[in-house]
Amino acid sequence: MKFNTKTIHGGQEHEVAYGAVMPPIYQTSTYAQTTPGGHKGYEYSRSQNPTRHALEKAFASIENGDYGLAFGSGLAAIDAVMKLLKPGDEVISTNDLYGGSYRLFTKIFEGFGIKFHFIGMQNAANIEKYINKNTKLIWVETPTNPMMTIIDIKATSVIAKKHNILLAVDNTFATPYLQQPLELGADLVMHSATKYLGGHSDVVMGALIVKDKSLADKLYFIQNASGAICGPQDSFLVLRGIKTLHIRMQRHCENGKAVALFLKKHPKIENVYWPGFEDHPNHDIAKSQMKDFGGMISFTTKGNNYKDAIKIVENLEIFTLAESLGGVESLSGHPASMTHASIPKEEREKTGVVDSLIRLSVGIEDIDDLITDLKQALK
Ligand code: P1T
Repeated sequence: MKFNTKTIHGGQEHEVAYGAVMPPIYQTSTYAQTTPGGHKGYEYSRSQNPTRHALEKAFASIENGDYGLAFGSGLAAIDAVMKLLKPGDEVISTNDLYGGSYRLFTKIFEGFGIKFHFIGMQNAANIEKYINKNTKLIWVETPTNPMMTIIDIKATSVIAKKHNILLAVDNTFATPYLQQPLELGADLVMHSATKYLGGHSDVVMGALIVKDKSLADKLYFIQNASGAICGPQDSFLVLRGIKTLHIRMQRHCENGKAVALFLKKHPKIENVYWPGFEDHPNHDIAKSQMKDFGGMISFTTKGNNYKDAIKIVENLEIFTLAESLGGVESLSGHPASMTHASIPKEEREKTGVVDSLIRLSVGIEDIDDLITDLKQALK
């Protein structure tokens, strides 16, 4: 099955009782047993639920994995990955990443004795400098949030395999439509399914996808033992969202490109961060590992003035000022005071998250309306 067919049919079967084409929302916490242990495969909805199960199979299918797991949020999914580790273990992570991931790593898991190295990974060889016998996990976001840096997944996986370290890729920004990390050698893919997979800004959810059975078993144990699952209604909504992922992503990419080109020519703009530009420092890697360049763009204004950035996001009308990304509607955000506020100023500024940085999640509206909105807000 090819990708576009998988988004609609991957891992799915018609429901047995009445032939319902969509899996029903099994809004139940528990399942009748005829005798202790005499059940039909489902005992209790923390452990498993048929609607969630249908979604988990779809996650596995679209990422070319064998096992999918759904969680109550993207951070709950990352939390489950970190629980594979023990005190004394070390993690190497991209230095530009979602502020909430950074907060989880530094404010929760450092307290449990796990050490994190936040480093630039644009040159994969840099990673080896930080590897020692305690290194257990490499955590990669690509494209990174919000600087749109691209990390070479294949080159990173060669290093990870050489040292027997788990490689996890947060594929939230790219989605499997653009990039399939398991095919490039990663062991684990993570998503904030809140974003493009759900696609309609109506659900908070996380996903993990792996190929290896023993890794899947460990993660399933954590999912059940810690209990950060998502409910059946949300599972249904994300399953529905995935069915249009390929056509939504196509339009996100088209609109993203048009917005990036508009911003690049605008006299009030200093830098535009979008991996589709030939002069983006990692453009060649983006071109080789991604199908297209996505709908996420960050930019700074000339003079790097905090007040200018705030005025622009306040002036935008079609781009709603809001946390999050990846929905059908265009959003704007000010990372320094919103999504990345939990990263200390001196840390975030090292990677370019300065006070005038604005992040856009370009939606699938008419492109003329989006450009008109940007023009008036910049004026
Ligand atoms: O919000 P949640 O579903 O828990 O997902 C966390 C997360 C993980 N990874 C990446 C790359 C993300 O962007 C996010 C969430 N990000 C936002 C809410 C945001 O506006 O950037």
